[in-house]
Parts: sequence; C-alpha cells; structure tokens
Amino acid sequence: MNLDALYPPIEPYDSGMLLVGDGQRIAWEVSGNPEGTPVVFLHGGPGGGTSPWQRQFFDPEKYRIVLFDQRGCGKSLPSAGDPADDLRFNTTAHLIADLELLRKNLGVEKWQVFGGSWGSALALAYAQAHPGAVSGLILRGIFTLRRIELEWFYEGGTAAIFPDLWEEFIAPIPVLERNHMIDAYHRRLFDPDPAVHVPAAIAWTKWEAATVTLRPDPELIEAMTEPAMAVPFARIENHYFMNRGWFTEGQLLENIDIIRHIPAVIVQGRHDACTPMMTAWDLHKAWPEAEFVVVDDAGHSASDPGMQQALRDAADLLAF
Ligand code: STX
Repeated sequence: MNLDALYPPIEPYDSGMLLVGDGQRIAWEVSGNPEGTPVVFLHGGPGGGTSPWQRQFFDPEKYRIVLFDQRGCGKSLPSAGDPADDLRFNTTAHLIADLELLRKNLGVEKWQVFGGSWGSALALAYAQAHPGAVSGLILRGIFTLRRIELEWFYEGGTAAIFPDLWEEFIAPIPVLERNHMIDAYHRRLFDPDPAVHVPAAIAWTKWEAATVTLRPDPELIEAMTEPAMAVPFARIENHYFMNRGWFTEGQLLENIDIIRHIPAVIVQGRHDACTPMMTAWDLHKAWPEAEFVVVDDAGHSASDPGMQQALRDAADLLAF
C-alpha cells in the first residue's frame, strides 16, 4: 500500500485495554499531540479493526489521535472469532456506549469523529445520540445500512460490476438459498464446526476485500482472508447486517437535524462499488451545510489514490 499522500508513520504515546462490561475489553491507543484537537477514528466492517497507518490522516502536531478496535475485533477481547460467542453483547448501542466510556476515560470533553464505510454509519449514529460530545465529523464512503444498500452489495448490484468475484462468493451457498445471501451465510458463519464456518468466513471476506479498492490489492485480500482476521470480521459484519445495524429504515438520514450544526466533511469515491455514491448523495441532499467532496480516482477504500489526499485535506480543514 502506497501511503505517499499521508503524514509520516507515528507511534502511540499511550495505549491500553478498557473494560466496558459484559466481559468485553476494548483495545485503544493515542498518538500525535497530547494537547492537540482530539479525534477518534472509527474503522469499517463492522469487524475490520484498526491499523497503524490510519494514524497518518491526521497532522500529529495538531491532533490527539485516538484509535480503538470495536468490540470483538482487532486486539479487543474476547474475539468474535470464538465460535462460543453468540455476539449478544455486540450491537450498535454497545459501540456507542463504549465510545462514551472511552471519551470520558481519556478526559476528552469533545472530539472529532472520523469514520469510513461502517465507520461513517457509526459516526452518524454516535453523533446523533451524543451531539454535545462531537466537535466535527469526517465521513467517507457513506453507508447507512438501508435495505437498498445491503441489497446492492449482497444481492446483485456489486455483482454486476464484479461477476467473476460474485461467482466465488455464491459458490459455497446452495442454489435454493441464494435468494438471500446474508441469511444463507449467517447459518454457516455461526455453525460451531470450523470446517463449515472458516471457509464461509473466507469467502464472505474475500468478496469485500476484492471489491473495495479501485484496483485489485492482493496484499489486502491476503491479509483479510487469514482465518484469524476473516472469522471475526465475517461473523461481526453478518450479525450487524442481519439486524440492519439495529437502525430503523432511513434512521441515520432522517436524524440529520440533530447534528446539522456540527462542522462536517463528506468524502465519497466516485467509483465506490461497495457503498455506491447514491447514499453520499442522499446525505449531501439532507445535509447541504456539510462540505461535500467527490473523489474521481477512488473506489471505497480509504487507501485508494485520491482518497488519501482528500481525507488528509478534510482533517487539515477541521484542525484548529
Ligand atoms: N462493509 C463496509 C465497510 O465498512 C460492507 C468496509 N468495507 N471495507 C472495509 O470495511 C475494510 C477496509 C475493513 C475491508
């Protein structure tokens, strides 16, 4: 991955595991300037976890940069890859509560929220629940989990662009179950037998890893389809999508009035095949006060050419 457009790599100056209840421990870290503007990075998936390079969107002189792994993924424990875990303590409401606990434990009064893809949905949900805790929003690859968005990715839209990869995605599912892929995968991902859930998790995750970048990224596909990554990722994602994020249809777009006053930048890749621009456009129409940036040489991924620079510029714009 070429990260030329981003700030140089940095190391965290503090990190730990936050006990949030329900037996869950959340891995967190802070880098940049301890006196800087606080910003929290919300990763995608859900279930994607954070990576060190995600610190590099932010000017380390200006920002106090918080990364954390949402429940069950990355370095947070227990891992949702454990077949004994039914994920009953892993919902959007739990993640919002974890964000509040983390904010208070770090002594932060207000922070900026930077989220892409699922991270954009969580950022909107968190800001709408706790508008007083949010000083700014940077949202990329807008995803609000409406029926049309989930159907686009799992029931035909993306398949029209990647028919070769779609064939691989549907291969593990018998023909009679292919009318609802999220359900069909749910049965297999939550089967306790690794001979069933591991190949299902790999196929589920490969579909996403292979379709999110503007150009194929073999390194991303390889890293994401390692069973230690793919099993928690696929199980968490599928669990959230089975439940539509516990949102009512259109909830995140309907509640824009609650956050309309917050400075915000919406950044969308023109060629995003995972969360196509229709949703970013709907958000722009609902929230014209937010800066709207369309990146022509980008798909879904934050690492795409053009996207790195656009996100860095957005963070520079909101830094003070
Ligand atoms: N999932 C959208 C999402 O949040 C349907 C997402 N897309 N790709 C990612 O996350 C990774 C970069 C974690 C693979």
